[in-house]
Amino acid sequence: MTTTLAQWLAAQPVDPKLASVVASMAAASIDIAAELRTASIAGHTGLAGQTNVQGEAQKALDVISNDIVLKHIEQNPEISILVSEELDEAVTFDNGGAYLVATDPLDGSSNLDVNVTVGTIFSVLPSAGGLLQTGRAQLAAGYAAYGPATSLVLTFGTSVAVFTLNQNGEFVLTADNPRIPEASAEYAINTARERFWDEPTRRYVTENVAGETGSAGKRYNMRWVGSMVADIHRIMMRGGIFLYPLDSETVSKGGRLRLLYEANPMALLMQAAGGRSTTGRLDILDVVPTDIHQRVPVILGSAKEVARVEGLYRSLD
Ligand code: P6P
Repeated sequence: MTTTLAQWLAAQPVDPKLASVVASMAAASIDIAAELRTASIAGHTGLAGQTNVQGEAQKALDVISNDIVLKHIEQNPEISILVSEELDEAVTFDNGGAYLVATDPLDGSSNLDVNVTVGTIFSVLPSAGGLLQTGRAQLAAGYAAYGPATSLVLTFGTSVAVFTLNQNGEFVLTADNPRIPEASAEYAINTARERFWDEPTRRYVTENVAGETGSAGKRYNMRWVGSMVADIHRIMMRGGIFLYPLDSETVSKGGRLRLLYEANPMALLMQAAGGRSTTGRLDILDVVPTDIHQRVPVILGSAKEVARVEGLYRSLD
């Protein structure tokens, strides 16, 4: 017997108004998935000729996806604040809504031209807490992965549910409470950045490459898609660790990935599935934001691997 997203949301012990926020982001992801399926036919994967707050060239689909999210957010009176990677400033709605949504409408869009899995990431917080709350304040988090299937992965903080978009355009439950294995032998890092790495990162990767011949004592495999949602979903479904650590090139910006709408939601999802997250020195969920587009180092996934990295930071700092 299949469980639809609507049925699953109705059964969750949360405020129905909070559930409606998640439903709005799920509906937006269905519309975004439809856009992506035919983007190259419509010629949408080219540059939009604009740049976002980070000065990155916006692909047409970044803008289109953000517009789709904005449309669904505007239609939900429970949401009074939107923070988006594609918008310089937060958008507020005079509707008294209790919730804030922070989102990366289309993460990994540089992969669109080559048909690699990309995604939408979102975080839900109480709007009363303002724009700069730690990840511990999150009430819900999720991502959509636009791949061979369109997956939607959600948490209200204590467990994770995975949905798949069916032929009728409806999300149905396909994995209930997946657990990330504590141990893993698969790591994800962009090894082309080795010359920028700090010593803990370098030591961690060196031990993994040495495999069973070194101190790690087992053989490791490496995967790097270059699309956070794709790499995280693999870890969600079979374990592993994802690293985008602070390095000598990103240190001036505080890191590469954004705290409010990439690191925090993924950290909550990892924790809810039995995984862990860290900047190397601090649990990501404890980082106090100073800016809505703040960047942080991101290391997350299987608990024992994350602990190993933290141990290297403690011993080598
Ligand atoms: P690099 C995509 O641009 C992104 O923000 C994440 O989705 C991805 O994990 C990372 O950047 C890839 O970075 O340096 O390997 O291109």
